[in-house]
Amino acid sequence: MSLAGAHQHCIPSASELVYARPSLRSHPDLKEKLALVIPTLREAGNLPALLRRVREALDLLGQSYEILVVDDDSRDGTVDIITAIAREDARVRLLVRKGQTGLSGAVLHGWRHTDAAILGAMDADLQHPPELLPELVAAISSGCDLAIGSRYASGGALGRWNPARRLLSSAAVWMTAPIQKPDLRASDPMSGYFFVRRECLEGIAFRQQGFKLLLEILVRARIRSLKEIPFRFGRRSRGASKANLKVACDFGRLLARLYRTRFSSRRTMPIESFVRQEAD
Ligand SMILES: Nc1nc2c(ncn2[C@@H]2O[C@H](COP(=O)(O)OP(=O)(O)OP(=O)(O)O)[C@@H](O)[C@H]2O)c(=O)[nH]1
Ligand SMILES: [Mg+2]
Repeated sequence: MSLAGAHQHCIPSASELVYARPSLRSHPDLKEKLALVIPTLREAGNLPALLRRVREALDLLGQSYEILVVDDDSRDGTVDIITAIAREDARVRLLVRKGQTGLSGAVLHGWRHTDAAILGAMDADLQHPPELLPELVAAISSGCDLAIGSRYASGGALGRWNPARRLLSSAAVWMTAPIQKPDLRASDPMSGYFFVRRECLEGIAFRQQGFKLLLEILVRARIRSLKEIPFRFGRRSRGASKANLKVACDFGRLLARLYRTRFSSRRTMPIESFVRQEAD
């Protein structure tokens, strides 16, 4: 996919330059390790094709990487499928959580189990085209702190959503406008397809529950630049959606909390690791 139409905020401002990182960023040819987390809940039917396409896309980068499948005890054959692939390719790893659920927590769990400098997340149901991976990683390698696969950036599309889902999604995006940083707004803050520099997250405790980790990162992490790369949200062909009423309620709770954080006078920043378990 071409970069045309990509929503860019990558040119550092004078104040950003003060915080410009030394070492790796001044040597853009030095390739950093990346880790892609794929959270799964009963997605066995999607995994063989997904893993094949993801590995093909990441191999194009000539960069050290690992793929962490974080499964919440699906018991649908996921373990057998990923174990077989991992036997042939040590860059593929499986982490199974027992007695826990939550998409955000699963992604954070994967990130906690890697030492990679570039951290990513994508859905397992092939709605996020793996062929976009090189462009997302290239955005980070060229200096952005955050690269987002965006359905709302010019050139992106929601796919075949019904009008009600479109309306709800647009309303949800609209509600995030006041809490996003004014000079760093993403058009698709609810995307589950993104990469971020690890150093931007360190020291921040994120919620383990819920679906919308990117929104929390946009509001709370130390992001200085971002780039949105448009894509068309695909159709789920196998397995069932996990987006339900609980997810919507959880989004409401997250939003309320982020509004409080953004507009409260006491802006305390937890000092523990970004993956610390945080009570809701
Ligand atoms: N580990 C883990 N993964 C989850 C959990 N909930 C959802 N996922 C995964 O998160 C990804 C996104 O979930 P989806 O159900 O596809 O949500 P969605 O894309 O918003 O909804 P659809 O468009 O209906 O598919 C998929 O890979 C799911 O398997 C969870 O509690 N734990
Ligand atoms: Mg999906």
